[in-house]
Amino acid sequence: NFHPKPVTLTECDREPIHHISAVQDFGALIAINSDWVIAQQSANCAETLELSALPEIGTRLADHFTPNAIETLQAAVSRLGTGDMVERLFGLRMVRGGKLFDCAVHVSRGYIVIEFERHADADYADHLGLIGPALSRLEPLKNLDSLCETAAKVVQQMLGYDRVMVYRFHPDESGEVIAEERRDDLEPYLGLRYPQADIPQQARDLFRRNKLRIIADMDAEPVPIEPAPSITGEPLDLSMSVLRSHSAMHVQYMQNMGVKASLAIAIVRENRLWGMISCHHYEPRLPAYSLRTVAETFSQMFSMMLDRLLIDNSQKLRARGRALHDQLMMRLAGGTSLTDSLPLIEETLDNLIAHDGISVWAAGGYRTRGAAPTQEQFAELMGPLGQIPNTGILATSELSVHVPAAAEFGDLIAGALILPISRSPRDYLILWRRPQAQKVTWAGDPNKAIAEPRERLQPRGSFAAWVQTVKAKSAEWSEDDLRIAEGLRITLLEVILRMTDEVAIERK
Ligand code: BLA
Repeated sequence: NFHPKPVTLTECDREPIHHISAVQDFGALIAINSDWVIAQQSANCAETLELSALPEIGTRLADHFTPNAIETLQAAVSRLGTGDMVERLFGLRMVRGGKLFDCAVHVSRGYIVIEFERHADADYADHLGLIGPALSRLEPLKNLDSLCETAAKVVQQMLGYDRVMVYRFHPDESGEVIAEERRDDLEPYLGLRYPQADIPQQARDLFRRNKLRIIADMDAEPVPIEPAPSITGEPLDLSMSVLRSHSAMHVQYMQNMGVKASLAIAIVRENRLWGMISCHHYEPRLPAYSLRTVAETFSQMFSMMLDRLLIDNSQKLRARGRALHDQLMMRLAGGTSLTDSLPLIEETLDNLIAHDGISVWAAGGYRTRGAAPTQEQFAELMGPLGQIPNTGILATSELSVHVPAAAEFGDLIAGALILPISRSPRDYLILWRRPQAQKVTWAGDPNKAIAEPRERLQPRGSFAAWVQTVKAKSAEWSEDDLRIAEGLRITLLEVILRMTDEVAIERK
């Protein structure tokens, strides 16, 4: 697998968003040490809990909270395992005679962090009832598009945002809106691509761990956490916080898009960000914590169904790969040489991996079908191609980036899937793809996000669709293409081994 990925750390990637020392104003935060003594708190604690004064730093939490609240919180803390765990408590009365709160409790570098927001008494139980029917709607779906479209619909109905998108990351970490449910009067974002820089690296890492991020009101003033930094000199690590205030950069970005409230849920597959469900609202919006929890659970189930579907698909593909293997073995058993078998190989591959041409270089002979370089042109590539590791395949939509000599026939061929099928001297099977004028519809000119040297990187101001035509590139090879190619390579290696064995036996 071969994806050239520019590794450029920008100022955006370095912003310490987990050390922001502020929360959003729809809740409050108290951090206590292991003795349950208050170490830090958000400035709105008294107001949120309806206390006459802010609890003093250094006092025991039990001096302010009811014994029952303390007991419930202690039980929650004891349930926390290691790793990024957060316990939730719904409808807890924290101070005597006070209102009910929904709480999130987690441990952050030795501190117990308690976050709380007002409990939505009335419809709390109804939220639970949403999950079963929502999952039933996903259950029968057998393809990726309908799964994602239905997920967008369900989340829109569940949370009521103006726009709900399923967004999928590409191998280059740009992303694309692949499903959308929106208010009728809004312009569609479906199909738009967003550059990698819109979600900096540390935000991706954090998003993968803390899967639901909400901004209830882009215009609200962040509430500071005091004292910041704490006695240790470090700001409180808010990585797993629910209320963490957002980077001003990101808020600016959302405001540029016209969005007043957002909610994003990460879709994680094999420990990597596969995509997200992104919700935009054009007014401030705060779904109850219980409802957010239901949406998060739904998304986790959606991720699992997606995973199952993708595994199913690749199993089907593997079965076809095996069929191809058997077919080839049978036909090649007659002893036809690899170069003479090219029509047969091409025929079997035809509906498995889309391609415009094919070449075989084996035992000093060169054969082609369809769009392929001439033997002289191919000879120029041999040196550089020899550097591909023996165990690997080179898949590229732009061969000339890896092998400059390929530019010579760039008008005819742009992409190549190269399978080394022996040790040295190397034999190869290559599938070729023609260049295509690829259209990528970016949400705004992505180059505007690239900073001048030393200038601070700014979020883009315009999201007007910007169509870029990428020349000299073929369609990208998919994961499935690579998987089949890998199977084919192993089959061919086997065939070649057997043939050399037979030759050796005949010679004896
Ligand atoms: C965070 N940017 C994010 C997140 C998303 C996006 C989903 C994380 C989730 C969240 O906190 O909401 C981007 N949201 C999108 C995109 C769509 C969407 C692409 O709905 C498409 C539909 N952003 C920039 C630039 C910078 C930047 C140039 O464009 C850097 C200066 C920063 N984005 C940025 C930061 C965060 C972020 C710092 C983390 C915000 C935080 O958690 O504090």
